[in-house]
Amino acid sequence: MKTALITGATSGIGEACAHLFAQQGYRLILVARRQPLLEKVAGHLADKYGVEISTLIADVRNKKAITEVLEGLPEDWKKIDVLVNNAGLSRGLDPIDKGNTDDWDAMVDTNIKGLLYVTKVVSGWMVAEKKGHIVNIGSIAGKEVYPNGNVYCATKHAVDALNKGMRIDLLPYGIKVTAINPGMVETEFSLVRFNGDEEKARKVYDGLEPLFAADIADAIWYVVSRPAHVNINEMLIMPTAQASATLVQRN
Ligand code: NDP
Ligand code: 8X3
Repeated sequence: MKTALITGATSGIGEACAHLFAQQGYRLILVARRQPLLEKVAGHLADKYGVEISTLIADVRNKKAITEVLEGLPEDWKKIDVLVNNAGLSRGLDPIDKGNTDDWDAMVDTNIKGLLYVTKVVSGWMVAEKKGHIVNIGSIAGKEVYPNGNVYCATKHAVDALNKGMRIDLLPYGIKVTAINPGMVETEFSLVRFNGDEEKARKVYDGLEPLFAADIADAIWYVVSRPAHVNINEMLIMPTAQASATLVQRN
């Protein structure tokens, strides 16, 4: 039986990914902060697919808490085949001189430091087993910088660099490392970016067909299901209606 650990599994890409991995018979470790929602997702998947699921309620920004919950897993749950570093967010869309420093902290602490805290523990287990696959959810924002995207783009450029660094460091152990870099995906992402402003969030996807979380889960499954000797280093996935970070075709 294979085991996948997915961070940010209460909504969007992480939830869709949990669904697809459960469908494929994986045992799951799901991480997020919203306890009732995470338990609802886990309960639904356990009922539907009959797989074992462990839920870890934790904030990946909290080094001590996330390290302790991971280290507290039973030994046989520490043999992780796939880690999906997905938990992340964008907060605000402001020029650099007007940015909110709390928003900057949230993005840097979650998208970079949180990803690192989880990776430190789980990659240690993978090194001991000499196998595993780490899938980092980056973004088109890790490949391009767009107006007012400053800090979010910087965090996703960091994920791009870490994805490459992890692959180099983990090469001797046969551990695969892949970045999945999506363009616009309709999830809770824009609602979080605009602090719950539904009108602003809806406008992001007005007049075009964005990607959906299931499209990204599908790509993650593709990279994870390649033969043992094949690693997909990175994948950049856009809606057909999007050509670059800033160029979209609206009806
Ligand atoms: P959602 O807002 O729908 O999901 C984000 C998930 O991350 C939630 O499950 C949330 O759970 C979790 N999360 C956020 N902060 C923390 C934290 N501090 N600790 C633990 N979990 C956390 O957004 P998406 O599904 O769209 O985003 C997933 C990833 O995809 C992110 O890294 C994002 O940057 C990236 N991405 C998104 C794109 C898009 O257009 N949507 C495009 C490119 C990349 P909870 O609140 O319960 O903790
Ligand atoms: C999310 C996509 O274009 O808003 O990473 O940065 S974008």
